[in-house]
Amino acid sequence: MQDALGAECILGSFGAITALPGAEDQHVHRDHPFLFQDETIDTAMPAYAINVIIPLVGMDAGHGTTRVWPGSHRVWSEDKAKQLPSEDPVAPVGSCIIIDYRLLHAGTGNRSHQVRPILYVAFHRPWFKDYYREWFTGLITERRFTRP
Ligand SMILES: O=C(O)CCC(=O)C(=O)O
Repeated sequence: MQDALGAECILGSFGAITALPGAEDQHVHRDHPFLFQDETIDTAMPAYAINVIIPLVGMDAGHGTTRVWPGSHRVWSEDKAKQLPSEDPVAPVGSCIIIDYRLLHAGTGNRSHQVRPILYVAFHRPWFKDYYREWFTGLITERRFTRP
């Protein structure tokens, strides 16, 4: 991780995501909007954050996996990036999938009768603060604690 993000990289966030049996394909997304909103800079710069996806059951065509579009972190237009060939990695327990925050990806549907939990662990360069994820997880927390 230090080779990719520098010796001062930090553990920025972690959490769990569960795809229930019957869950459909997730929307295709990047983990964060492009940082500088400048095509030249955002597609040329080295990684500023990396997500490590850790399967707690095997990720495959049955349970579903994290579909990735290799190279899409260097393509500004999401429509164009989606035209790149995608890959559905088979990731057994004990392995992990490592993706640049800019990479297009999407959890695929869970066609099995088992839940598919994954852990994610995000590492950052020390100057990056993931306000986007804080906003997102804040919404979940808020909803959980304000419901009657
Ligand atoms: O469920 C998955 O396989 C991936 C989920 C994910 O990457 C996300 O929610 O950002």
